[in-house]
Amino acid sequence: MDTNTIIYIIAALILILTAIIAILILKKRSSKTKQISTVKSEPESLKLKLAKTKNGFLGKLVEIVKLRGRVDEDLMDDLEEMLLQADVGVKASIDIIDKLREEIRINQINTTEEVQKHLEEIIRDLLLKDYSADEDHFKLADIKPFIVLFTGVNGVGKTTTIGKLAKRFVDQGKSVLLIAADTFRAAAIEQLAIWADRAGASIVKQQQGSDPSSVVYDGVMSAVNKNIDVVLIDTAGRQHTKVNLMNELSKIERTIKKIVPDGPHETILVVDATTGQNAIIQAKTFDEATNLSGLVLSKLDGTAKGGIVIGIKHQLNIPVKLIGVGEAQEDLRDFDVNEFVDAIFE
Ligand SMILES: Nc1nc2c(ncn2[C@@H]2O[C@H](COP(=O)(O)OP(=O)(O)OP(=O)(O)O)[C@@H](O)[C@H]2O)c(=O)[nH]1
Ligand SMILES: [Mg+2]
Repeated sequence: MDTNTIIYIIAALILILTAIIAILILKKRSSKTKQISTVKSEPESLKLKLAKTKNGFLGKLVEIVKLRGRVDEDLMDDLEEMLLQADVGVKASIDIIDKLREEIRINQINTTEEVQKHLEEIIRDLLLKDYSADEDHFKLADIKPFIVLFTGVNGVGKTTTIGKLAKRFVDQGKSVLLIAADTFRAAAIEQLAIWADRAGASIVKQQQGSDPSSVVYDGVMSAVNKNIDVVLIDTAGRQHTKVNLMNELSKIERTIKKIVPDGPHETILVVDATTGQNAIIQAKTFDEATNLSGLVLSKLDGTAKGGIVIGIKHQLNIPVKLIGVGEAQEDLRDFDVNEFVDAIFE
């Protein structure tokens, strides 16, 4: 081998080595960026999540006040229309505007800014009436297993809510068991299994088509035997008008009671905020069949009609305990009146 060949070989080796080092550095960098991009972003503020509803209230309010500029009956009509469009409901809207008229008269209000302030306070008071953050929030009692039954019409967000809640309780160090009692819809069991896996919860399931009460029996038995903290039961979506399906719910309740006589400890109806006033009819019918302890109002992020919260409070005696503000695991919030009113008016 002459000197030239040796030099060539050394140069080639140096080149190869440099290339390898460069590749390694690039790889390390790209894995770093990957790591950063998968880090969960801070949960968005409620204000951002409720931006559409805020536009329906504050946005419209500002528009109306600008347009009218005077405190008169036309202003009252526009405000009532605004409430109706935000799905507050006819009865609640009329009551709110009547109250506003009265306050304008008593306090001799003559600026639109003051009208705006009073309207906000009337809505806040209505929502705060008989409201107890302690009782109206979704809280686990000192009971083991704490059993929660989820009901609702098709596609409202029952399974998603269960997935989100499972994560919340697992994060609190609780053992959580999900029961796949939606044995009707194809892929429902698999969907719940994915949520269980994501949250680190366990699941009890049978094959599609089995009797929902039989899965519930197995699940609750297993929870008792394994000393599980929280049991979340997913049921099939059902139209509130179908009597046999509503009876099936009562059967599920009776099955739970056979094993845990004071269960279920919460019976939650999930309603879709985008369905408007029909949500109130659903709540009334489900309440007759199962005696609801609370509501979850889902999909509040996707609608300008968040005023349904006000309609529900005005017409029903069932607290909204949780709100769904997105499809992700962290998109479930406790419903807090002041936070909600601030988010849509400030
Ligand atoms: N934007 C938004 N989407 C939601 C929310 N909750 C649920 N969804 C979506 O709504 C769709 C239906 O959700 P599911 O959880 O499957 O509803 P379900 O009530 O279990 O449906 P069935 O079992 O078929 O009756 C899914 O695409 C969810 O991602 C929410 O709070 N916000
Ligand atoms: Mg489901």
